[in-house]
Amino acid sequence: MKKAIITGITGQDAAYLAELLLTKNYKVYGTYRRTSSTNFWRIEELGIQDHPNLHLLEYDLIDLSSAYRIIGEVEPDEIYNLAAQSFVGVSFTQPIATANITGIGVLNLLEAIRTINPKIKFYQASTSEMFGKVNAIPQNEETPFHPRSPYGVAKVFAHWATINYQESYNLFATSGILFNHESPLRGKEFVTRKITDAVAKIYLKKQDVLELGNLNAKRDWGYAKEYVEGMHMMLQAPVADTYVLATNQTKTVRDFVTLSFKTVGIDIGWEGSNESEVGINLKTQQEIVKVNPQFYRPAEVDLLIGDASKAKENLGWETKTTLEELAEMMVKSDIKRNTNGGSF
Ligand code: NDP
Ligand code: GDR
Repeated sequence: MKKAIITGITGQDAAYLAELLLTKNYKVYGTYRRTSSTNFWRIEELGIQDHPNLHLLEYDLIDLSSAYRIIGEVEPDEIYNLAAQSFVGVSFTQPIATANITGIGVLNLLEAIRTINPKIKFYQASTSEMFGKVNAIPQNEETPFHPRSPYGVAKVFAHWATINYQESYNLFATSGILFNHESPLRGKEFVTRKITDAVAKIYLKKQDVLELGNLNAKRDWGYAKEYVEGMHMMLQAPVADTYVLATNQTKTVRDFVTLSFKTVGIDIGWEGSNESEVGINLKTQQEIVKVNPQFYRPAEVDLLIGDASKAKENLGWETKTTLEELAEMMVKSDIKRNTNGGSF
């Protein structure tokens, strides 16, 4: 029976990956950091919290001693590092914490693997945010990085540390450069889930207006459950390598708002521009979307669109779910949660 450590089990991707590895008969060790209130709602929603092969371990990325402890105790075959301070917006207000967690935290793990057992396979959650201010469309494994946030900068450090440990010490250390991936388990601070939760509330007449920042940013959004399959495939490949996972489609935040309202039969029209832009319910003529500059970022990533042809060719990975299907799945799940009285 293979053993895998997945860091960040309270997060979106780790929950789906744990579910996947359990179906593949792994013993899964999911790590969480100590907080004053526990937040296992994602694994509970997937119904795996009491699975006999799922074990939960306390671990903080910035604590090197706990990296040694968990690796020594578990003796894993594979480690998937999915924990991070992952919210770009917060990285501007907490740049040093972000660098320590999202950057140095990865080095802690690599050092512990190198010294305890260099045969452990390692997956690092790299990101399209590393491309930042892009000068190539679409972006692939060869596209140069120009990060636009402290989060992106920390992820570039972690990405190169992973490659460096592979080249220097021959670790099986891989990086997946994943473009945005969403799901009903996405955190509400991220724009897609903020939108689908608001659409559900506006539909149910529990909210009047949705306030957003930059509506013009373009993202390549896929379905998270498919992306965690790619992570597993990367660690089963014959050699450690870097892979982009993406849909090769790009849409604006405005497009995603329009799509999401459409799933509940609300047609939206757009008026004004930039900070004064509003979205109008064409049937009632009510303003249901407004721009609030509070949600703008000091530096923005304007356009992301990924080319995942290397992953398709070498791993047989590709996306299946369309953005329309994803928006519908997320809105439906938020309607259900908001109807049942609570929404995480
Ligand atoms: P989430 O924000 O949902 O989850 C992040 C996880 O990291 C949470 O479990 C969080 O714990 C944990 N964490 C934060 N700080 C620490 C710390 N100091 N020590 C230990 N754990 C910590 O992220 P996703 O699941 O969306 O993303 C998974 C990974 O993939 C992240 O590294 C992210 O940066 C990266 N990524 C994500 C993409 C996406 O579109 N989703 C795209 C590309 C990369 P807590 O619940 O306590 O906060
Ligand atoms: P991103 O995701 O920064 O791409 O990082 P997010 O959903 O936060 O933002 C996407 C785009 O939407 C614009 N935007 C808003 N964003 C938020 N959160 N809230 C708003 O109100 C809002 N209005 C407009 C943003 O400016 C941005 O352009 C995500 C995270 O999962 C990272 O961890 C991951 O590495 C990348 O995706 C790939």
